[in-house]
Amino acid sequence: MEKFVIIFLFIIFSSNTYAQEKFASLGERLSVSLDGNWKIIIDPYENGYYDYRWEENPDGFFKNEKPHNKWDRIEYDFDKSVSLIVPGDWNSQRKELFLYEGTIWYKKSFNFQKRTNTRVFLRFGAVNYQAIVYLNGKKLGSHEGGFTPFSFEITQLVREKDNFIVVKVDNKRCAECVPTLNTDWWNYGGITRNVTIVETPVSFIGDYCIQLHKASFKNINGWIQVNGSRCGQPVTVDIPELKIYKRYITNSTGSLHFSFPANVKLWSPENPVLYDVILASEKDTVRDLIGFRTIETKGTQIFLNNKPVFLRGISIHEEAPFRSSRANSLDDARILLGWVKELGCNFVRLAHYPHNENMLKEADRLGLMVWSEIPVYWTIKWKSKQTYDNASLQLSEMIERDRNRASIICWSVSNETPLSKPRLEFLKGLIRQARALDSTRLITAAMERHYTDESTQMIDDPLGEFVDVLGCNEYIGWYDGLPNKADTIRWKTIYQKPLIISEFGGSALYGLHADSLTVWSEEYQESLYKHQLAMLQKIPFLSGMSPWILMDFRSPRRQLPGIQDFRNRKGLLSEHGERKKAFYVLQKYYEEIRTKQE
Ligand code: GCB
Repeated sequence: MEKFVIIFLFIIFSSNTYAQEKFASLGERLSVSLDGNWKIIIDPYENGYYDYRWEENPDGFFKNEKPHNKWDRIEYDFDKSVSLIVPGDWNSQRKELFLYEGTIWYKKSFNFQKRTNTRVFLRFGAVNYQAIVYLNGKKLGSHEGGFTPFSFEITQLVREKDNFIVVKVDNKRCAECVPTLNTDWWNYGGITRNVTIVETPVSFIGDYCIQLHKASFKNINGWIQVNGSRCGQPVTVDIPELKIYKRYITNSTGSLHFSFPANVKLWSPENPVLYDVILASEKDTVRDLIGFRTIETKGTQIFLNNKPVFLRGISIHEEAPFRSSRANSLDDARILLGWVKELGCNFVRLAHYPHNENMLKEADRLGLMVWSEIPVYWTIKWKSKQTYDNASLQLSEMIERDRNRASIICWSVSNETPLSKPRLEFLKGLIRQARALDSTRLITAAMERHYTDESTQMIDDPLGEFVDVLGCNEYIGWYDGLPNKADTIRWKTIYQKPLIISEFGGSALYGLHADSLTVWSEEYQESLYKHQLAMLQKIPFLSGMSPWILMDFRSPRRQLPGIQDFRNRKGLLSEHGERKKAFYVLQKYYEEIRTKQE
């Protein structure tokens, strides 16, 4: 009998019990937040993971051991250790962790009253960079990539009392990682987004996609995937405001596709209409707020809802205003995107990785079109399969999380990557994948350009052939000459496609005033913006811009004392929200083109 129980438990625990699962619209589900204080152990030598021969230690910190008698020698104790707040990066919470890159163990204890006939999942909004997750001493799995969600099923493992989750979080940079060793932003480590326990019926709506038909305003198309379903399960789509109530039946894989006529008010920056959409299977219900719009290109223009649109944008990092830490909350999103609106933007580039869900929800609500990207940045290991697989995972996790957000108009696969054949193959693979996952949005990449003579900038990166919209970063007036150099430059491309200047800019320390040729002064940055805007206006195939950047942000590459102090100063606002002179230059320009366009 005992043997039977052991075999049975072995089957449960070694089978696919802990497979990663997807959730549609988390917010509306039965869930318990595990945010708050987590106990932590700082472990620079990964002593809680490896033994002295650098082999995985079967008695690692994940066991959360305590001495049982006076001779038990346990050399760690979560409960006597310090705490960190989750969600949050560790760098901004404890002085000694400001520059820390390595392993920190997190532990959270909790009780859980599971209902009958339900399944239970543990979901992390994001952990930077690698997470190995354990529950009650059992490994659930691991995840690599710092900006996308992942979940594990814990139905069989979770108990009523005294559960403990242990997470090994490691943010060491590595050459094969995505991003790689070198970036221009702070490597904020930790459990940086919310942690939730989600309880679902045994069969639940795992994923869905609802969009306006690409080529018509008259039809809504989509699909629903029911997880754990028998085929033939009834599923309904309800949009009360449109008086739409449709009933479908799942096929043998638990999914269904639909298309029905609808007379929707289109989502746009001027009128960001969102509809309450309710999806229900036999036992499960999911609600979402969804906007309907189309996005496409014709020649060198971008069309929103069949009308040409110019993208008045700005780039943003996911850094919190006033506190210099990772942003996560709705308040952070409201402040950042509030400034974006104040600038007169209708577009925002969320650089250089997928931002938290609050940013997208706010963008949907405020009517801001969004460029969303994965951290394939600079010199990734193009020939490494591990790197490719990881980039590809981050791409699908981004698209799967956000494909119902009307605000997102384009997916970007890379930023300023140097030309080579392996790089082209790598990025073509990602583009194919993005199109297969979402055929309705535009694909782009921030590319570089080069001079064909001293006054001609040429965009002819071979990647241009495979994207829908050309993205291009340029720093004329900063890394490339003085601001007035822009007056002499003409732009050319070999492609008949719209162009977004996805970055331009220069640094200024807020409050540093001098003449317009004094580097780091607000006047230099102001002059740079004036010259840039005058140049950009003359590009006939220009469809938008997202200058670099809304707010000053932390970067380990920016060391100049008294000026940078570990901050990239290209913000139009300081980290305290003070507006620099260039802010008003861009604001005025956007106001002018907005009134011309309307
Ligand atoms: C770039 C990068 C961006 C940097 C910026 C800069 O081209 O895409 O991540 O922060 O330049 O400030 O140099």
